[in-house]
Amino acid sequence: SLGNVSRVSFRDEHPDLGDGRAEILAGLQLPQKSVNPKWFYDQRGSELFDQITRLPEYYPTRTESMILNDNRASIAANCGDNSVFIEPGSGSSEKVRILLEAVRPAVYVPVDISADFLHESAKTLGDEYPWLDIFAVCADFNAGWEFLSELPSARRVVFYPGSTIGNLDPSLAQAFLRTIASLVGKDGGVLIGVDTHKSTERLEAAYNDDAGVTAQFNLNVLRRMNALLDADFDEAAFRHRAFYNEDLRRIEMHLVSELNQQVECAGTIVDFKAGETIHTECSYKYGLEDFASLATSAGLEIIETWQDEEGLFGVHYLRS
Ligand code: AVJ
Repeated sequence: SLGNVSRVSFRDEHPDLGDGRAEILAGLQLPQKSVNPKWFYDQRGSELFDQITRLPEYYPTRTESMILNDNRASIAANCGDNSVFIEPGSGSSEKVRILLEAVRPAVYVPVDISADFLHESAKTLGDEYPWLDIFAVCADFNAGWEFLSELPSARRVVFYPGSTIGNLDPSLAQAFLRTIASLVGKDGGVLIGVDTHKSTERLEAAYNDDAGVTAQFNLNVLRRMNALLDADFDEAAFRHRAFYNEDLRRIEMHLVSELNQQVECAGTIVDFKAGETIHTECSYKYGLEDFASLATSAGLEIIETWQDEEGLFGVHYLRS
């Protein structure tokens, strides 16, 4: 019978990340060399990130999951049922499972740039939740949201867990929230997970784990650049460095050149002085007031915030 087969549909917008060559090379030619953290996530990078989420020092993932789990009912009360529940960058759709039974959306819309992975994840989710309609969209949500016109016209809630917004500089984070706000409209909402500003010691431990997984994750971007740029970065000639920039309230990750060296990238020579770095990631942290003013600047208001007892992490429900 078809009765317990969930309706899973799939739409491919054929997102074009570009081949990265020009973009990455331009970043390596800036006074402060830098590379966008989106390049971390090839197969190996995604596996390493997955390991990071289970490290004892890396509290965000397990803390957020606990917050979602402990507050399912009141989160659901805010989101309302029968919504179009949209998750940009859904990956394996792991966290939404915590909420689905409570939130009972009319349709769940996972959006991800990795087509095969999205397809598999959506099918698996559909098997686990036969009552759920799933409309999986392969798209770069930074490039546009045209696919929304295909969706049923119900209240929209955007689910953005994981403190992914922390990767964006505040002005870009503001612009992103503004886009989301206009997308969900006046009666929609945003459920977003944000890592909290806290002691430097605690934060730095989370990005300098004893097992060295975060170091491997960071160094993996050199392999990625070797593949994308026909470059000859030597992993042994760089080391991982992560520190909390207290003034800017962000973790900065860098790759530090161990020596004076020249690296050929896409036919161009890039010079490194010993100690010079490639800035690979920012991870902004927000106090409650910090995030409230970011939300306000994007035309949104915090309706409710859920936190763990230690206040390590926050989940916020926002509305226009
Ligand atoms: C996926 C961006 C939320 O900033 O904590 C983890 C990425 N980098 N360890 C974060 C990350 C190093 C992570 N985000």
